[in-house]
Amino acid sequence: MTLADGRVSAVRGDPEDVFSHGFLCPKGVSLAELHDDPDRLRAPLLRTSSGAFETVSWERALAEIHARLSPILSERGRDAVAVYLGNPNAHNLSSMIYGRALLKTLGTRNVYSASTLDQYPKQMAAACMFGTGLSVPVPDVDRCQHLLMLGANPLASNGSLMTAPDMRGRLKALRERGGKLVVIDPRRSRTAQAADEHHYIRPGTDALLLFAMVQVLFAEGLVDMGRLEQLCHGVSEVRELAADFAPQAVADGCGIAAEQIRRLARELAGAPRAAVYGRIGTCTQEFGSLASWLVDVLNALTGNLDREGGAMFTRPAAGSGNTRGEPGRGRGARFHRWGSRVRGLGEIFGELPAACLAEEIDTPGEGQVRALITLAGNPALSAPNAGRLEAALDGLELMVAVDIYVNETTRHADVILPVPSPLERSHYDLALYNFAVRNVANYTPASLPPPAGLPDEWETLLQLISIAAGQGPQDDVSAVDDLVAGEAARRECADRFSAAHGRDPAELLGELVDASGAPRRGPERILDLMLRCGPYGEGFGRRPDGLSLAVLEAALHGVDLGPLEPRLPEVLRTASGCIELAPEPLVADVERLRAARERIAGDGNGLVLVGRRDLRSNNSWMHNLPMLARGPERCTVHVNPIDADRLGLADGAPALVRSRTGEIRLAVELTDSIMPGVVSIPHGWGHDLPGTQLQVAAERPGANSNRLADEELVDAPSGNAVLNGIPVKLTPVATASETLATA
Ligand SMILES: Nc1nc2c(c(=O)[nH]1)N[C@H]1C(S)=C(S)[C@@H](COP(=O)(O)OP(=O)(O)OC[C@H]3O[C@@H](n4cnc5c(=O)[nH]c(N)nc54)[C@H](O)[C@@H]3O)O[C@H]1N2
Ligand SMILES: Nc1nc2c(c(=O)[nH]1)N[C@H]1C(S)=C(S)[C@@H](COP(=O)(O)OP(=O)(O)OC[C@H]3O[C@@H](n4cnc5c(=O)[nH]c(N)nc54)[C@H](O)[C@@H]3O)O[C@H]1N2
Ligand SMILES: [Mo]
Repeated sequence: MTLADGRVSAVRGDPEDVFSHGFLCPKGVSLAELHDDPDRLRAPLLRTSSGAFETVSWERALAEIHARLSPILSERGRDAVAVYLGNPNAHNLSSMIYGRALLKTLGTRNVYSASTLDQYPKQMAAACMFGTGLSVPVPDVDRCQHLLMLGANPLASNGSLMTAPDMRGRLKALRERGGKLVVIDPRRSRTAQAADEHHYIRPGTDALLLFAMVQVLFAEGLVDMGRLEQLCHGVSEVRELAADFAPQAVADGCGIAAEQIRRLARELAGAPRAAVYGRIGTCTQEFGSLASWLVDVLNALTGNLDREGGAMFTRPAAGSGNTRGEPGRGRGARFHRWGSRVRGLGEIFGELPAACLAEEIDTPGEGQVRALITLAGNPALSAPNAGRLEAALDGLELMVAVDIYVNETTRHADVILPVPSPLERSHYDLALYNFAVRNVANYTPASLPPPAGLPDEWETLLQLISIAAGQGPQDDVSAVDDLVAGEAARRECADRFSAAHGRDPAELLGELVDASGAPRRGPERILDLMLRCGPYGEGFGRRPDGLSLAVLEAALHGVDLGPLEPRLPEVLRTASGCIELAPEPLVADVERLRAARERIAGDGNGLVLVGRRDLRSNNSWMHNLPMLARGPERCTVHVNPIDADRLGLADGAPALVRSRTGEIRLAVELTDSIMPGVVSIPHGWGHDLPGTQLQVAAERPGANSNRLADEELVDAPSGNAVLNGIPVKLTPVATASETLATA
């Protein structure tokens, strides 16, 4: 950051950074614009009786929340209050550390997040196979020689559950060292264009393709598990399950020829170091959990799991369930401990599927959600059947948003509590380091001083914790913070595998001081505790050269902890101490796939919708920054010319796209980079709603694709929303209005 007169005048990459080596994403560059955005909120807003927002003091805003939330909690029960956590929480030290404490204090089962619109199928499969939801193998992209990628477009997204700056450079290096990149995607994405080979796949059929590849490995004697063999349970069960899914039995469904499927399997097995990687396209679909599971089944059967250049487990410096407790064994994962009230969808990682949120609000009865707290979330644009959800939000008795904008979601709120900009707060990437392609740790202090009159996000979360606990707002949140930190220290001291085991929690906390000897507070205190007790930590004196926050503070460019290293069996936290290759919750879902096979193969005539991402967009919320908003219109519907001809659609002309749940209007973009029978619309658009305050975004609002996504379609095991492969109909707008006129 270049600072001039207290302002950030330039943002550029740090060439000496141990991980990025100076690479910076356009969205990083735009942080200065985000900081200066006149629409970004700097004071709390309260809805007045006239329905308009009024700027109020923090005392007033918090008192209002206390006065209105407390009776709902005490009279209607804890479950009457729902929470929705959005994606930016995963990139936010404050919420990573205090979010959980808020949920615990609220004690509600109605916890929703963007994770059931995203990666829970992957985390569920990982938890079943390896014992924790964070034990997701990541491709060792810098050393692999063959990368089979499904439903991911890292050249736009920069990679997800595969954390690394400059994915373009890394994939280029893979090919330059003679490696091969194969992409499976219903679109010829930017990544597909940069690959050695690309296959279109019918949306939602990855599990069929992957099962067929498994079948080929067994049928052709290509299974070669090496040292994994004695660590895996269920290999023969997998073989039996796959027998039904030979290439010729799935080819019609996937739209990939049987001979090609055999070749894909042979090349994967034949490569010296290979990894299979699946992301959004394989998760947010009808068979997301099965597809995610089969990705790692393939990695295991080819001996590539946990080996250099294969799919490996990161060893993050803090915050992972697979670096705590007894190495090699644990409680395993438990799911569906409770169900959602209306549809009975199962609990997952302590949450309920976001696809249920609208019905839990709009369906009357015992346990109905009457209040909602959104933390950095925009479900009105992100969750399926946005039309129903928006209507539901209007029916709430109380809605509180912790957010930086008045947008499509927060315009429904009664109180909006803003937070400082990213430049005004410190950061350590507790979440995404879990999936990094190298072991690294980097702490960034705030670039700018705290803004006057705007509490840090963790302080606001502590206020909400205090209100949820019935204590009301605090003049000073220190005492609440001490409670949260004390709890973290107690947990550490009680863990018999922790470096702090047996120590006195109060004494431990006393040692958490900064370089000047002053006691740490807030997220820094708890992060320091986590780092010291983590796998590289100094262990409160046990390993004097180990990590602590002070070490990271002194390392301006980050600390490189080395390339990924094999971690089996120590990484496992399954009850058996083995890899569960055929876990029951996933095996139980195979029947659903088998039953769907005929239907999928016969579905050829209709159109299905998939999404896409753009380098200059970030889900629903960076569209108000002029630097990113420039350039060609991003929110268009991609249509293959073959389909356009059949439907009478012209390039650039408006079309009406309809599904069971709604309809939107947007411009057609003809392209042969999409599979015939498939259309694509990016999510996160539709910024033309009344009451929002997003001046730049409103100039080119686009349309909300999640009006089309059907909340009734979920991946059964995880409850994850199906956001790809949605049946839709397209008509030219002129025809549609004529039809309306004659009707
Ligand atoms: N059709 C379709 N739908 C999708 C997807 C798809 O591919 N297709 N992708 C899904 C995925 S992967 C995701 S992750 C979700 C995202 O879904 P959400 O998390 O619901 O949406 P975001 O667009 O990330 O919204 C972020 C919100 O946080 C606010 N915000 C930004 N920074 C901060 C901050 O520092 N603090 C606070 N308190 N607020 C902040 C923004 O103003 C915005 O309101 O969308 C999902 N929806
Ligand atoms: N620039 C930018 N970067 C981002 C984001 C952003 O909004 N913008 N969002 C961030 C977030 S929250 C996430 S979760 C990650 C996501 O990171 P990625 O998973 O890389 O996300 P996408 O770019 O949406 O790529 C998904 C691909 O799946 C394809 N697809 C759709 N359906 C299917 C299917 O059934 N099978 C197969 N095989 N493919 C299918 C789509 O055509 C698309 O190319 O990106 C992160 N990075
Ligand atoms: Mo995401």
